[in-house]
Amino acid sequence: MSSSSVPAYLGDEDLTQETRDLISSLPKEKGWLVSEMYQYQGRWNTQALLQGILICQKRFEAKDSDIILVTNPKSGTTWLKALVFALLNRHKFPVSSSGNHPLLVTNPHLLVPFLEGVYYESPDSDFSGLPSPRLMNTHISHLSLPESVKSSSCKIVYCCRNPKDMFVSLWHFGKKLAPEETAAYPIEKAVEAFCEGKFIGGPFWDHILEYWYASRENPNKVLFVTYEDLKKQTGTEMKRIAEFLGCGFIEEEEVREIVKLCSFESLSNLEVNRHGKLPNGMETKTFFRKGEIGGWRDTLSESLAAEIDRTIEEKFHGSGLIFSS
Ligand code: PAP
Repeated sequence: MSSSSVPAYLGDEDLTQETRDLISSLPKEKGWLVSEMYQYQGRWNTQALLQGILICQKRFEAKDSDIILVTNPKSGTTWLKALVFALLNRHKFPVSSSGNHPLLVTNPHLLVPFLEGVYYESPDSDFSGLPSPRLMNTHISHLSLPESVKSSSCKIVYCCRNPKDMFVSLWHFGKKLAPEETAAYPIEKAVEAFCEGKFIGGPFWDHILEYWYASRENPNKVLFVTYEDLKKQTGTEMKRIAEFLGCGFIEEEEVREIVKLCSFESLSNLEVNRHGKLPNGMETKTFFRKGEIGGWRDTLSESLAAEIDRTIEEKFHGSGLIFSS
């Protein structure tokens, strides 16, 4: 990885000997954005994220009261973090008293820690300093979740996005972070790799389907929401999330205020999200692009969209999961 703007967790530095040993036995591929991706427990990851996942699997001890937000990359992570943070903290930080809400001055990624990213950067992290209920996020697949997440009564909110929009969002994100690497990689090749599942975090269908089935088997443990439903009826979906998390009664006015505060228009225009940086050097504005449903249309040709559609049809057929676009 040559570009300095690429976050460390996509890189390959600072690997422990244990990770190096494991990696040497794993299938590897050259991937978009990264020189090498490794397949671990069915998913393709960068070396750094893989190390973060391994440490998380080993060290993370979930508490029954924990709340874990799970997404495929570019499927609504930032938005979900903002909504659930505002919801859980609505008494401590009333949105109506505006002016001093943490979301007005802090990017959502700093308010809700990214488990494998934090473990990669600081392997000794223990998350014990987080207020209860602890709110965290991860991109880890259901299969690879730390044992304690599965065995405890902690709650998982999973947000899924139409794969075409997810791919396009990721594509533009990569272009901003590493323009040279992306320019040397045609979008046709990226779509092909995405549809083969050999993409950072892929296969995307396994990730979505594992949580989809988990939510059906254990609806008290896993709540499945979609970016598209959040966009079309944010308040209704937020109330569904609140009920699932046992947040108690929420005034309609409060719901409206949280929805407004966390909207794309509101968050993306804040100084902290226009000119801020995360500690790993990433510019906060890279998490805000268009925030639309169906935005893939201005990036994907008809044939590339059809290629992803064929993959969706093949992989999700019979699951009962239908993507709106
Ligand atoms: P991450 O997984 O790397 O954290 P994530 O937040 O899931 O990224 O993805 C960013 C996408 O969410 C962007 O989509 P786009 O590229 O199609 O525009 C971004 O614009 C969108 N997004 C960020 N915040 C919001 C929001 N408040 N409302 C709606 N969409 C949002």
